[in-house]
Formats: sequence, structure tokens, C-alpha cells
Amino acid sequence: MALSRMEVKCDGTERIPVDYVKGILQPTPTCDSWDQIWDFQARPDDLLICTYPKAGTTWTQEIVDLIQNDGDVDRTQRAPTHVRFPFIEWIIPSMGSGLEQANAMPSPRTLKTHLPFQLLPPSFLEKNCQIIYVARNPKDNLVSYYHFHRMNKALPDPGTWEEYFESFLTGKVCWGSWHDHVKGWWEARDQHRILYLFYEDLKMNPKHEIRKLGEFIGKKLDDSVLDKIVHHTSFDVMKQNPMANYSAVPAEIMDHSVSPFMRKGAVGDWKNHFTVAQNERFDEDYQRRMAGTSLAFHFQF
Ligand code: PPS
Repeated sequence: MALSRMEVKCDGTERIPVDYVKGILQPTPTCDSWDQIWDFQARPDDLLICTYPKAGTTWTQEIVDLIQNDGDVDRTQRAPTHVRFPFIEWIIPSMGSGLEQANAMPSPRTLKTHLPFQLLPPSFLEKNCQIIYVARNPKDNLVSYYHFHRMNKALPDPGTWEEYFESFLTGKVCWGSWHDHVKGWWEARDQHRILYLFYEDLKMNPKHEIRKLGEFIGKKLDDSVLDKIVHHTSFDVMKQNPMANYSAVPAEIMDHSVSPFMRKGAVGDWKNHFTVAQNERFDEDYQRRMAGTSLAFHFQF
């Protein structure tokens, strides 16, 4: 596949460069292995957790693992998140590839992707796999992604907050436009086995959303197990959990001293970052690009 190489602004530290796959920015190791990723062979009993980056992936992964293990915390301590859930398009030369990890994993597998719907390897739909999609309001999503770029050397340097704000709005960030991502999966949800959830609902009423997840996966959970899962997947508990807080990733890749992976876990933190002018510009752009969709987000409680 022909790829157009892109110049990447770096701050002097080593960063993995990015390039385009079918118009969507990706780290170059993903671009270079795109044909294998596209040909990924899903299995009918795969469960796929899909999100735009920073929308609540890790939280959902922890919840799903606890549901699958009937609330048994010891079993979810078997390995860090990135080992328990192969991230199918992710390749870090020094750490390995999500594809290899997935191919070596016995069934049933729970996999992770950030791919927009049009880039989903077709075999997931051909095999009629179950898919959980989680969306987060774009203002908090943007803030979280900005801080993640700062601490994660496997992504381009974000530049200044003002520069990153523009990159996000124009979709010139890895995995592309937030607007297109959430809309693409929203439109697909009724044609496939997709459960579409929202970060803000998980935050507002975790027990209700966890029960919904359990029903989707086919697990009936009694109240005490539900309460246990709510507790173990609260932000404060997960932040202290070395198997869920990404502290197991080498510091050369994720530097938690720059910004912790488990940063704030809040709804409305964007108010501490957006200027009044940025908020107006964001809202105007949002209304134009989200016109005609029934998707609705909570931006604050
Ligand atoms: S990634 O890298 O795309 O997989 O990141 P992802 O897990 O999708 O998103 C990380 C953000 O989710 C927050 N998070 C949580 N919020 C509330 N409760 C729980 N339990 C939880 N676990 C993770 C995490 O703190 C990141 O958001 P910010 O706003 O940066 O804190």
C-alpha cells in the first residue's frame, strides 16, 4: 500500500513517527504492518473492546475481565492490562505486537482496538463477534489525549496545548477525527452485535452500566458481585492497581512522572484547560460536525 510519509514535530526526545493508513494517522509500525492487521483473523467467540483513544478503554477492560471472572480479583491480577488484552493494531518494536499476542492467545479472547469503523478488520463482522464501543465527551477526551501524548513516547509530541487543540479539531491525531470515530460506530451499532456505551454513564451509574455489560456478555451477576466490581473498578482503586494503571510499561515509553496514565478520571476537567474562546470555537465546530446525529454527550454533571 502506498503511504505518504508525514513530517512530525518532535521536542528532541525520541518519538515514534506517524503516517497515514487510508487517511487515518497511525504510528509507522502500524502503517508498515497494515496488510497483516487488515487480514486479522477474528474468532467467533472473540469479544472486542473498541474506543477512540482515552475514552475509557482500560476501565472497560477491567470491568469486563472482572465480569468474565465472576468478580474474582485475584484472577484479574494475572497480568497487566496490555498483556491480558491484545491491542490488535499496536506495535512497539521493543515490546512486541498486538497481532502476535492475539494469535498466540487461546480462546476466548478479549481484544482491544482504537480503529475507526471503516478500518476494522472485516473478519470481526464476518464472524459476527461481539463488540463493546465506549465513547467519551470530546472535550474531556481531548484533554486526556493531550496529556497522554505528553507522557507516551510511542505517540508524536503534542506541541503546545493550543497546537494540540487545533490538531484534535482537524483530526490530525492518531486514529483520526473523534467526530468521525464516534459517528461511524454509532451508525454501525444496529447492524452488528455492538453495545455502545458512554464514559459519563459509567461514571454516573457504574452499577447499572456494569449490569448492562454483563447482560451483553451473557453473565448474570448477583448484587454482591456487582458491588465488588464497582469497587475494584473505581478510579481510586484502579489507580493503585499495578495490573491496571500501566505502571508495568517501561518508563522509556510511558513516563508517569510527566502525566500519570490514571490522571483524573473525571467528567468536566476540560473546564480547567479550555479558554472561553477555545470553548466557543469547539462548540461551533461540534454543532456543525455532529448535526444530524442522534448521539448526545454529557459534558459535565
Ligand atoms: S487508552 O490509552 O486509550 O487505552 O486510554 P483509556 O483507558 O481509553 O483512557 C484513559 C482515561 O480513562 C481514565 N480512567 C478512568 N476514569 C474513571 N474511572 C476509572 N476507573 C478509570 N480508569 C481509567 C483515565 O484516568 C484517563 O482519563 P483522564 O481524564 O486522562 O484521567
